[in-house]
Amino acid sequence: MTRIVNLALGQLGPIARADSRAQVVKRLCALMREAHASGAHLIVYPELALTTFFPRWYIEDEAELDSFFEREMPGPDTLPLFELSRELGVGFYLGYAELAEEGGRRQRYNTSILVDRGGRIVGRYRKVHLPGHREHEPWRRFQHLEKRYFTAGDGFGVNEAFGGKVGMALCNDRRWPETYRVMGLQGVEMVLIGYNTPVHNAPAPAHDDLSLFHNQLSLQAGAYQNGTWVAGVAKAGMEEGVDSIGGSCVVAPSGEVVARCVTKDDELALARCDLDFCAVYKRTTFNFDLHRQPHAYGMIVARKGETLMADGSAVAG
Ligand code: CDT
Repeated sequence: MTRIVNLALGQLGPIARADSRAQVVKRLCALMREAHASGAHLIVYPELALTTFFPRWYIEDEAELDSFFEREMPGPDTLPLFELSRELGVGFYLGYAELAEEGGRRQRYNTSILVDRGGRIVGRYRKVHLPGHREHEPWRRFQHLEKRYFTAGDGFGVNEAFGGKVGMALCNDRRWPETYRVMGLQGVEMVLIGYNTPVHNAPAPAHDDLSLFHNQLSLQAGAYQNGTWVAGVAKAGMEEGVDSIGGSCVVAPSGEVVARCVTKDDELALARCDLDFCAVYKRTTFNFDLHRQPHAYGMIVARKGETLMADGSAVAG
């Protein structure tokens, strides 16, 4: 059995605050149609892909804040994307702001879903690494209030989908080796990541010139060190006065970039991903069973089905 995933990156250009969901979903559908015409099985969209990146504003009015969140998925505005997915046989990965009711309490998450080629949701992920700050910081050119607006998720899942093991992550997660390793320990073969990354980093402006480099560095390291495909997809360009990086790309398990977007607008890039290409890395240089030395790490990451012990070791069960 060949395990080829024809992967499309569905990079988005800016979304204005005034843009309706219907307008955005139309753009997502146009990219999906283009992906289908190119033979894609799966299209990856950015983080918070249905609205402008609202954590850049300090929003005190709860109703105004709620207007950026989805209460159901699919909802009336997003249903056309699911219908098109089913019609074309193209799966998708989509980031959005989720408003959930849990035990009578409202929770807000920075969420993504994985949808199979039949238009069915087969995985949901809630962002673990929430960057930025909690309180209004007027000294910044713009805010980054993810810590205020979202509750952190509590785990990284790997889903059996598209003929392999598919992992989900969002934006800041990609900078943390733990993200990839937790999924690598579950045998992940393709990690999907959407992002919104402003060029300007207020606490460390000297890093602004390195924003694109750090993006690619993180994606390439995560792929190589875990023998997995990695797809990173941006919402790019000048959005409500804030410039965000593009640089969407697909990285092979070798760590090589095999496809990339070249604009900061709505753009498709394609890669033919052979999931079996992961095995040679997982069997040799990154054979975890053979070469990892958890006893020496001080704190280790347990595999699924293992329990972490007080001494840092992991045991079955
Ligand atoms: N959306 C997101 O996670 N963006 C962050 C910006 C970090 S600066 C607060 C990122 O890591 O790209």
